[in-house]
Amino acid sequence: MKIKVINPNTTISMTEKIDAVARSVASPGVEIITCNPESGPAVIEGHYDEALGTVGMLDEIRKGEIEGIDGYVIACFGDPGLLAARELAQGPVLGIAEAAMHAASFISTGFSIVTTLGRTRVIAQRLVNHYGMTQFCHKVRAIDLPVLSLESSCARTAILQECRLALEEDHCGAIILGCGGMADLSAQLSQELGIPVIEGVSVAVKFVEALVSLGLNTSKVGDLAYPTSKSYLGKVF
Ligand code: 2AL
Repeated sequence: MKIKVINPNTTISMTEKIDAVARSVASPGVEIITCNPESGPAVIEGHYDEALGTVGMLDEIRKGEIEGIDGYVIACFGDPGLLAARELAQGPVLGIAEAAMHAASFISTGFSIVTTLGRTRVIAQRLVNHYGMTQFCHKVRAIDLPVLSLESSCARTAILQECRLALEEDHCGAIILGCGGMADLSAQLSQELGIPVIEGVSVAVKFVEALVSLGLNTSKVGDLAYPTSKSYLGKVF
C-alpha cells in the first residue's frame, strides 16, 4: 500500500518532520511518500495562502494518480483543497483537521483546538462547522505565533501553556494540535498534561490505511466524480 502525504507548504524542514511522524505510525508493508509542492507559500497562514498552496497540492495528487498511490493525506490543518483533491483521486483523501476532529470525537465528548496565528482560528472554526463537529468543539485557541516559529522552544512553551489553559477552562476531554508543524509534539504533551493530545498526521495516516484496507475509495458518483473534460487555458500545472 502506498500513501502519499502532502505538505501543501514549501518548507522542507516541516515536510521532513511530517514524514517522520507518518513513518512512525505506518504499518509494515505501508510505503509512505511525503512531499511538498515545488512552488507556493512557505507556510499557510490564511485564506490567500490556502488558495495558492492548493494549486501545488493538487499537482501532487495528479502525479500520485500516475504513481499508483492508494491514498493521500493533506498535511495542513486548514485541509486546503480537500474536496478538489477528492475529485482527482481514486483512493481516499483525508485532511489532518478532519481526521483529528473525528479521532477526538471517538475518544471524548469535547475537544479544544490549539492552533498558530489568531487569524487561522477562523479557518479551524469553519472546518469544525463544516464537519458537523460544532457540538464537540469547545474552543479554538491560538498561540498567536507564526507557523515558522514552531521550531523554537518559545513556541513549544506557548503551546504547552495554551493546552494547560484549555484543560483548566474549556472542560475538554481531548486537545487537537492545529498545525502540521506541531506533528511531533503530541506524545510528549499527552504525557505532560495527562489528556489525549491529538495531531492529525498520524491519525490521518492510520485512517487512510484502514480505508484502503477495506477497499473504500473516494466515491465517483456525484460531485466527487473526476472533473469534467475541458480545456484549461494557460499554465495550470
Ligand atoms: C498550517 C499548517 O498546518 N501548515 C501550515 O503551513 N499552516 N495551519 C496552521 N493553522 O498553522
